[in-house]
Amino acid sequence: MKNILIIGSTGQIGSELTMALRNRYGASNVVAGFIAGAEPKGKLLESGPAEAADITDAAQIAEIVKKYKIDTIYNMAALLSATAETKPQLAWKTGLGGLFNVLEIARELHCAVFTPSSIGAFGDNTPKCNTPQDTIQRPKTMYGVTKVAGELLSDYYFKRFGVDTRSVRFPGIISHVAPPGGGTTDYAVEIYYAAVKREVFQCPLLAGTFMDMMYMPDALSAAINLMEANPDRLIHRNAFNITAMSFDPETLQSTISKYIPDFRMEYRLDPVRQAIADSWPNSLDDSCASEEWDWMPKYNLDTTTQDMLKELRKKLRINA
Ligand code: AKB
Repeated sequence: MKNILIIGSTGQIGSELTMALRNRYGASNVVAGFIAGAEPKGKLLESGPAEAADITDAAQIAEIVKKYKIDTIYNMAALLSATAETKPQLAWKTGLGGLFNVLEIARELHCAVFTPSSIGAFGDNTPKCNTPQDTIQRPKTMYGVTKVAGELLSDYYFKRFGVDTRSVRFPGIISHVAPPGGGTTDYAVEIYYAAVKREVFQCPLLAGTFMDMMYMPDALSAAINLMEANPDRLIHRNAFNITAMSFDPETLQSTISKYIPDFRMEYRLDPVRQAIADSWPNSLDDSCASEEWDWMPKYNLDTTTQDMLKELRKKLRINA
């Protein structure tokens, strides 16, 4: 990887991934692609090149790829699961139409492509616990449909045209820099903001709703390490199960309470998010990622919690 374009560089993962890639490959070699209304600001804008890169505009993306001699595209543009249910047409246009544009450009201009998939690529007839790498994938959400179709399309471009496509199935990502928006797992970020602000957290999911999660530093390593992995070792490509922890709202609340003993949570159910969460796995088997490219997360729930509380207090200027 020498010259990289990130499409969706101002999103929850994109914003931190852009900075991590700039640190690793040189700031001037990493272009932050953005859409109107989500322009980069601060360090993201100042530290390297930025270009308007609307994934639904193939000509615009191709122009950037030629201008910067891009060899690797991180395609981070997507509507998250709950939003995708309110705007299914836009979710398809961005998730699948956009991916098709990226893959065609990658085929013609010889780029490698990373496109995240998700635990949302599974459905309610998938084995729920220790979900295998290769298993039933019949999601009933538009987000899930775009993720499964995206996995298949990416594998097709690899097998048919030799495009170097790779992907992971991200679980819920916990981070303190850019907030997520419109996801089913967002509660696992929002709860930390409530905790440091000493607010009672209104939890949209029921106790006992287990899902896989991961702290952002591990998510960034996963995306970068997979793209750097020796292709001869990869049996799978699109997409690898990865996880770092699995918990439900009660477990998360009691972990935060170890550090903020009077922290309180109440349940205020969001039926849309609950139905989506109920159709997703409780926990994934990520052994193929470990075997094929040495995937190994560093953070568990306790170390994530300690770091999130510390970083959010700094960010929000709140004393412990
Ligand atoms: C969402 O909740 O939609 C995402 C995901 C798990 O893909 N965070």
